[in-house]
Amino acid sequence: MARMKGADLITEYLVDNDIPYVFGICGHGNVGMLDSLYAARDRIKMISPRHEQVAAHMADAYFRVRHEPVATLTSCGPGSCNIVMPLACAITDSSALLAITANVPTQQFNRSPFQEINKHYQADFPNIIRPVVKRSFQPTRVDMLPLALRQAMTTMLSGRPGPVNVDVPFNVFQEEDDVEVPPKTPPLNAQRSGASPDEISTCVDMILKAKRPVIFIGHGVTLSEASRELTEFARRLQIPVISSPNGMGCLDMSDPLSLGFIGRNGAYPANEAGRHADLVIAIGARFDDRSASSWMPGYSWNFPATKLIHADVDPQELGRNYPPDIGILADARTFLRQLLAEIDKRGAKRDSKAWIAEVKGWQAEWEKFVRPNFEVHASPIRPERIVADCQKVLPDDAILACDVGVSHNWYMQFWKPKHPQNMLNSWGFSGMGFGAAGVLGAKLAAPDRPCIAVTGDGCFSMVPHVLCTAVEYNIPVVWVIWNNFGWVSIRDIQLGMFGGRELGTMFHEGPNQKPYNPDFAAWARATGVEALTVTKSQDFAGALEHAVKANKPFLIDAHVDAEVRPPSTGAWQLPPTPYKEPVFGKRYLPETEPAK
Ligand SMILES: Cc1ncc(C[n+]2csc(CCOP(=O)(O)OP(=O)(O)O)c2C)c(N)n1
Ligand SMILES: [Mg+2]
Repeated sequence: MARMKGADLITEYLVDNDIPYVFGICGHGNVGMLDSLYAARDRIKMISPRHEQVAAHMADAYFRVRHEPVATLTSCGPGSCNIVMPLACAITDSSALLAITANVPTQQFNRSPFQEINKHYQADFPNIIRPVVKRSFQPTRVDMLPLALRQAMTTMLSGRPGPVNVDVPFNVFQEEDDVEVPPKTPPLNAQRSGASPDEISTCVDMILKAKRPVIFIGHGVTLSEASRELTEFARRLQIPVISSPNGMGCLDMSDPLSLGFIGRNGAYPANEAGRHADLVIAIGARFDDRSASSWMPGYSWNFPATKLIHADVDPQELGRNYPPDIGILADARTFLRQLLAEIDKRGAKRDSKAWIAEVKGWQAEWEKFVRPNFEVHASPIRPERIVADCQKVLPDDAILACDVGVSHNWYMQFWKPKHPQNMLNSWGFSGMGFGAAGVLGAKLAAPDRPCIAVTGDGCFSMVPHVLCTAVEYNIPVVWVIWNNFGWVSIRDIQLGMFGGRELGTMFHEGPNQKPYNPDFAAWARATGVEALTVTKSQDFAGALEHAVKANKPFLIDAHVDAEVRPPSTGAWQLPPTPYKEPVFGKRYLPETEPAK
């Protein structure tokens, strides 16, 4: 036991848990914590962006790259309210961060002091944050901190990871008590759950019997660090792999077995394989509306005619949308290792020639359809060209932080990461600013690798102050602004649904309603960030190469054609409006159930 201030106990616990950074913003509520971080500044670094949203996106991205958490620190009231959206992004994508929020002094609870929310309950921030964290803790005395911190950290990293909140009243940072720093918390994946021997045997029977099996992977495979096992399993049994965005790269996307993303903006071979499969082995993946063509049979999947093995660490995901033929509550890596061991034991082999030949046919058709546009030069630049040039210029270990909007659709369809954790996507919640802000956290997590944000003009305009943070802390990242002069992804939905009427989805200026945007390059230069404007496709690759080599904060404002849309290969429906048939490929419904 030692006599310690609450804030010092928190700091010591963070340091003991190898947390190198606190991303946060000051306020009167957290000055006690800041003072403690000052005393420990050679052991833990405070980085202070210009908006709390950015702090939490940075922490989220840091975790996605390293699988190790950092903390955020925000003040009471409005500062902490600003992290609700990024926490929603983190929890819907199973990303972890420790959100330390400040609150009013316990002595003033329920008196309506400055910045207290108390309509229903005193110091009620935990109820604001509750839906977007795995758990919120509110220790109201210093001697309650050790248990709260230990439980928070364990909750965050065990099972399906996700953000947690420790809400600390002003006085608890500064009051002293006789306390002990809790023991270090086990890291992510310290405990792994597995399937029973009977379950594994049934799964392998199903896999060996299947004629057209596919594997569908999600963030769960990335988080459990099962890339090696997945690759071995897919290659040994010659089973194609479809990936949701945060699973991309677990199987090298240049491997012929890697079919890419599925759903409306998926790759054609992935949708064709998904709807023709007789068995889907889903591992650490969700069947959300965008990857399942809004669950309409025949566009992406054909359950229940297709058999389903569904493995996940979260029981809530098993059977959420499609009841599995066998649901396996297990960690992805353990499950894959168990399958491999059973295959070894049986000396099992599959004859997949016919199925693989069919898949190759779809890959060739798709390639023939899309390839020509990747080579076209134009001004404004064709979207495919930006994706192709990024692929050409960026090294294999580059990290791409994708933002939200049309650009993301293009990257989901065509970006080919070779390794996991190299393509960061706000998939579950799609929070604008995730890419532009997250790239700063990604760079801190991987200082020796190029980190590039691809962000829309709309997304970037929501968090332009990321430029200042990059300069203040010398974080050499590159922002590629996909500048199409509007919220074009939404404009396209509006035009499609309402017969061409546009309101509030494009940026205009003056009496003639000319397309408007700020001069992003000048904006960057005003903050001390180097920048280039690129309006012709011929200039983009060189600009990107230059920006990456410069090894300093750099912005490229790329003017991209707003009238070229990604080809749909599945469908997406927002009831009650009708959906559109795929542009490339068509719905397939099996006439008979596959042989049992
Ligand atoms: C914080 C937030 N606000 C609104 C939305 C809804 N939304 C999704 S995409 C989008 C437009 C994005 O515009 P931009 O970044 O320019 O990308 P574009 O679609 O034009 O490529 C909007 C407003 C959102 N996802 N997140
Ligand atoms: Mg835009």
